[in-house]
Amino acid sequence: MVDFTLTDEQKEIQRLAHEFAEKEIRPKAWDYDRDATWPQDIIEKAFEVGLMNSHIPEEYGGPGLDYLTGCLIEEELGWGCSGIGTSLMCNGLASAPVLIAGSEEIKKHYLGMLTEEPKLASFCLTEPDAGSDVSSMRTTAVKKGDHYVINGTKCFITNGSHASWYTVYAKTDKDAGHRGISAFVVPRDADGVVVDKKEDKLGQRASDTAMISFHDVAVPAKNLLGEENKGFKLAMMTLDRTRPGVAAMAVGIARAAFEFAVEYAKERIQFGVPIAMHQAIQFMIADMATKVEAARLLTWKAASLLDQGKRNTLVASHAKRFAADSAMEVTVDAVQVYGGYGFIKEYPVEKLMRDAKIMQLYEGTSQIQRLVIAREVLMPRRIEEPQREPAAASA
Ligand code: COS
Repeated sequence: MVDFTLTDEQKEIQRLAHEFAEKEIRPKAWDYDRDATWPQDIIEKAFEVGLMNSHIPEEYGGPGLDYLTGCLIEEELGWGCSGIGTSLMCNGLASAPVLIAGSEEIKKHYLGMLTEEPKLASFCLTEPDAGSDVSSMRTTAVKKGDHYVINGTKCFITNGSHASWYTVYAKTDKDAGHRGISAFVVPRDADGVVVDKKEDKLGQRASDTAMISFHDVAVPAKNLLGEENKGFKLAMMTLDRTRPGVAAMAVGIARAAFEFAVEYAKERIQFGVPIAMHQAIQFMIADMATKVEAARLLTWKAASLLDQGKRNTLVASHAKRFAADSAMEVTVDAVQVYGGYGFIKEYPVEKLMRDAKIMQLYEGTSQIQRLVIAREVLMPRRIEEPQREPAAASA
């Protein structure tokens, strides 16, 4: 039986996240977007009420919520403001590889940092010349005694300027392609870590996106996550876990745009009636509603598979692709429903349209999601494979 009913606990967390988005995020969202204000005050409040680090298990100080519940939170925060929501949720991306492959010592130390105080961590995979093509990365990690020495530059790093530690992917075998990549936890205060540049963005302007470079950064060998040269799979497994959350954030943006469009369509009078009475507008509203609903269902399925311990690669890409593209389409349509006013910053929907664009880009573009989907569909054997976890590093 397929049951879409949420548990009482899930409903309560959803209500808490919605209330937070309505009272703490929405009143500041448009100002923070305009001024590209870092939402430190909101991060501290979200931490206090328990809306951050939802995925970190209780033994490391987190609430240990399941993936579906995490998605409920992400949808509400995305509804409030996806720029601020991304700042609040990014610890999930940085800490997933630690949870999958870190030693007990590393988990306790680095996950504990995030749950004890409102601290942040970032995921450093992308490079200026290695975006979709992860295995072409140039950052290197060379083993010297009981340390690795890391050199390279990572770009588009969410929360990069404010992170206390980074999950960094680097080549440990330059000639081995994707089989020569390893992942490390790098503390921000390690010598040689430099925040180079904060990006000025089209959308999600309240979130921080930075370029980080590593100059002869020595990290202890115990900071290696999992086995040497198994970092590529670790990155892919991480993205399988986090893409449902990105999809949920996209659903939140789409839902916000849909709600604004419905409200405006009922108020705006043209040809003597509210524009909601015109079939041209009704069809747009109907399509928006369907896209929000369908994107949410895919998102919940992708998260539920994870909660059941099943491989979710295919559905995570379905969800991320469809929700991101839907958010883009729905926000463009919301601007259209507002007509000329939609193009004016005084009205709420142009921000949502700008914010939606990144959903089609980060954590794998919509084209990369299609590539993953095509491979999973055309090579069905892979769908049946159990989720493969790299062996955890010893403490
Ligand atoms: N889980 C576990 N293992 C996986 C996997 C997954 N979801 N996806 C791929 N792998 C494994 C493959 O099985 C293969 O294993 P072998 O070494 O045993 O052969 C290996 O990883 C390489 O896979 P593949 O051949 O598919 O790698 P490609 O170089 O073709 O890259 C894509 C695949 C394009 C899908 C990958 O590079 C990708 O996701 N790119 C986008 C990156 C991204 O999202 N960046 C955003 C950064 S975060 S903002």
